[in-house]
Amino acid sequence: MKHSTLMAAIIGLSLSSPTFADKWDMPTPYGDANHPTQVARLFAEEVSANAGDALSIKVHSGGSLIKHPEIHRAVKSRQVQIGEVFIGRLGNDNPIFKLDNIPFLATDFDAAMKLYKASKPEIEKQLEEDGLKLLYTVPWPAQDLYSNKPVNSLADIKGLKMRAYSPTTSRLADLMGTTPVNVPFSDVAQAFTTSVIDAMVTSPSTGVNNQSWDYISHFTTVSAWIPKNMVFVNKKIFDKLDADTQNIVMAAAANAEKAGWELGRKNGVEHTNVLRDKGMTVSAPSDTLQSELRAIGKTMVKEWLDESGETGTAIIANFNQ
Ligand code: PCA
Repeated sequence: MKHSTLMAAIIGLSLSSPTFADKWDMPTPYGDANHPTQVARLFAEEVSANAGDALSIKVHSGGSLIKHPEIHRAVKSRQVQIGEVFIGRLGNDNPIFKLDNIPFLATDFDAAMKLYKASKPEIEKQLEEDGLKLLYTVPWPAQDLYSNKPVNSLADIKGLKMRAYSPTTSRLADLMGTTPVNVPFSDVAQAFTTSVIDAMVTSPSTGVNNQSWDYISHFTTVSAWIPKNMVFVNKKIFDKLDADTQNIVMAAAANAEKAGWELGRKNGVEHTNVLRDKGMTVSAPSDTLQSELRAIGKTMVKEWLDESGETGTAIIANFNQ
């Protein structure tokens, strides 16, 4: 092919095929069976459908592109444009991220939304300091207790190895008289079957997605807190989009947040029923256990207020209004 013909062919090709001005890679920590990743896919589809040639987003689920502990840094450093993390994991970066895992503060969805609204400006501020912009959050169902024996009081789990997934849950395990062991979601089943852990506090969804009935017998609905995942974008990258595309991203984020909060609520009920149907012993906490756990919650709120100072005091006052 003559040089001029080749050039014409290349130019023709580039004119006829859609050219995306921007392609974003979006790593998510949890796999496709988890509702936060399902919401991420809806979000990406909505943006890609509405932004035409201006922007498309590709979701990489389950840590397939970037592992969970690296996602925050990867978006900060613009290795990827956008990403999702479990908020509580960042607890050591700033106390505002610890608040997301404090037990017995906001234990139902209405209270969790109130706490989210009270804490959102500070979450946004901390993300902004890292050059990030918050797009949306997705809550998990309330966190319940998985164990291999009935737990009527903390004495029943004293000395057990308890899964932790954030600095705050490590502290909780300490205060419960158990030993915290860090285990990522993807290793939960193996950690139980190899006795690396004996108990965990997480949502019924996570039990369902790990088929917990194969290796755990008891599920106590302590409803301790409602943690969230958050999705953020690198701010410089977002700012480079034209105004219309920015609006499309923000509208899709608002829809994702709405869908995510609805799913968290719905899955809490449905997945508890699945655990029961699969043969796990599902029970409400005894009065003793409840009051022991509530006392730990009080201690942890106090510790958090000491750590977070005036900012934290203002958030809790706003939440209690
Ligand atoms: N599941 C995730 C986070 C909170 C939840 O319910 C997990 O256990 O890793």
